[in-house]
Amino acid sequence: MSVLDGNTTVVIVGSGVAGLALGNFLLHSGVGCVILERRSREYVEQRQRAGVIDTRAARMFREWGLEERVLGGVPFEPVMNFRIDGQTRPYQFLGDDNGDGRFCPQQVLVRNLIDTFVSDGGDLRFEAEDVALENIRGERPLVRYRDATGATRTLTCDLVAGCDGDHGVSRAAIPDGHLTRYTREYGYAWLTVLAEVPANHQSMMAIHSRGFAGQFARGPQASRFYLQCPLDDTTQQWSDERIWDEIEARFGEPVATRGPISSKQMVPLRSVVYDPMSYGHLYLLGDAAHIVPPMSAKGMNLALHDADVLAKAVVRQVKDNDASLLEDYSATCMRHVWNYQAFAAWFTDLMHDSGDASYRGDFQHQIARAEFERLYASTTANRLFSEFLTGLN
Ligand code: RFL
Repeated sequence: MSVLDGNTTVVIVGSGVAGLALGNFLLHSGVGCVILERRSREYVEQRQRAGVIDTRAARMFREWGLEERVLGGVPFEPVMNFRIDGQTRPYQFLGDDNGDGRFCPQQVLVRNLIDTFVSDGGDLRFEAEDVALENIRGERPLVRYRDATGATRTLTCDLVAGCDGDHGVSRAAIPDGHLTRYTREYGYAWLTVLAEVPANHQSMMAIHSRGFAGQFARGPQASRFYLQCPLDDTTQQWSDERIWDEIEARFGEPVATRGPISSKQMVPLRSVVYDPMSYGHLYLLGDAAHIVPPMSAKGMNLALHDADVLAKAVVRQVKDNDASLLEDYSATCMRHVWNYQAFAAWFTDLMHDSGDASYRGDFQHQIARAEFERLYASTTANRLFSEFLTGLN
């Protein structure tokens, strides 16, 4: 049985940070929308990932009047703690304007965005399976899905926001040949580990000849650790004991406690951009359109930027019958995306090439070390780095 649920202005596929931010901005502006999410609410609210909301993204929530309700965590301290060959070298940013960033686990933001959307009367449908997009170039796109009871439902809309990540259905609905895919593989992976270990600092990053290691606070009692490793490593090769031994070797000091490890995952580092970020009445946002290596801590922030740009464009279309911002959506986002892809590639190379020279050779190693020292020696280099960290350029 197929149920026509009716019409709305925007169907949003996916309730990650992009979809939820967009949904809240539209709801707040009186624009109708429905969010369809494949997973359950519990699953989405528990999914652990990013931790840094940059200054630009924090101010965006303030502009939309949602800062108090959605931003959790603690203010981002303008210090990065590097451990270089076992020595601590704190790095202080010099930017004048970096005050609003937050150290906030992604799932805290997601939970707050869901609570805000639902308590304000938003229509968010979890466990929506087999979402299919039809007629995305036509006058009224149609979105079909199967609800939690197994019934097939359909929605018509003015436009579809594809916020369903890298493996979603939205980008896959675009015919071959329309999108250009730009990609870069870095040649190594991160073993990412979530453990019950309190962190002394918001972040600690080790540069070492054995490879990069990082520790990032995820709330008062948990940390996420990262270890650079070869692309063909598997989590089975990394026992808990081996992980702790390697973290201690790269940091050159013992960890506070070898707490229980709750998850292990391999993430190959890569950069990807799909251009353009739209097709007919379908607009792609966040990881559905671009991936940055997690070293940059910009994936979630780019997703939030896309949501801001698309929400403003839709509001302009609906309120003023002016499609100009929607027509510019992809070009506007692309400028920002490529600027941050450039930053992400630079910072990822810098942090890895400075350590284990076996991946990219001794010449790159020496260059990376020189660039790293420049960050300390040059206030100009420091200010540019700060601008990127805050997301304000
Ligand atoms: P999300 O968050 O993946 O949400 C997509 C949503 O779509 C749903 N979905 C579907 N729904 C309906 N139908 C379908 N067919 C669907 N297919 C998928 C999914 O269930 C999900 O709910 O994408 P979005 O919103 O674009 O947000 C992107 C960010 O989540 C991502 O870029 C960041 O997590 C990247 N990232 C980091 N970003 C930062 O800004 N700072 C960080 O510190 C940071 N650390 C990280 C990260 C990503 C990591 N992983 C997972 C590689 C650390 C790690 C380990």
